[in-house]
Amino acid sequence: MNHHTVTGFSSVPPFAQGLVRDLRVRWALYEAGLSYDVELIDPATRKSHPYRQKQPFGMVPAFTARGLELFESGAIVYLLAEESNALMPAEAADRAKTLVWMFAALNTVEPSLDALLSLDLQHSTEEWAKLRRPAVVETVRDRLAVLTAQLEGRDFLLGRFTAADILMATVLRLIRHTDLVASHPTVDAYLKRCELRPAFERAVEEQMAEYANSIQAAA
Ligand SMILES: N[C@@H](CCC(=O)N[C@@H](CS)C(=O)NCC(=O)O)C(=O)O
Repeated sequence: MNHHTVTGFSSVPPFAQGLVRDLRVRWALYEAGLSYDVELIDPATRKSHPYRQKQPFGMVPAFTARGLELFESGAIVYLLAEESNALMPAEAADRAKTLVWMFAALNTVEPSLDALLSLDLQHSTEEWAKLRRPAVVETVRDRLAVLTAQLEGRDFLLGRFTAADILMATVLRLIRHTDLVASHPTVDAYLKRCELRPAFERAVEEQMAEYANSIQAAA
């Protein structure tokens, strides 16, 4: 029995596999050298009363740490980072910068990338989506240009790897169906650097294996 339990979905559509946000928590736990249990819920039951006790919005991830029930992937990753030098430096100014870039990933970069994912993979045949897309792509390009500047001369957002990179890399993966990251070579190299980390590889392989298992179990 581990001290940490991460809740994920037992199955998701192919376009979402490898993007579901419990990946952020699993990756952070592996970077911090912590083991955990996984609780898989059927997406059809996510809005049920019992699950909403854990995650009021009926989403994943939910997270249990030493009896504490938590939700919101960014908050969970930050709480883990507070206790692990592998995820956040000790010096106060660097801790503040880590928090700033975590919010930048979730609050400034994620909205337009998530919107593009939804337009392209869930609404592509709808007229309103076609009209909306160019403005969203323009915002995405702006965000990628700012990331290019921040990453100039740095391997990671703060120089060394931090929890902010877990959030930023998982956000960038949301538009893996486009060539927008590939057309920004500095950001592209950064994302590849993040995805080559053993903790990321382990987390994503584990998540994908669970989806594959659930398909086999249903067959
Ligand atoms: N802000 C939340 C968002 C969580 C979220 O969007 N989870 C998705 C899976 S990646 C979900 O559960 N979607 C199901 C739904 O929207 O009902 C977080 O970062 O934890």
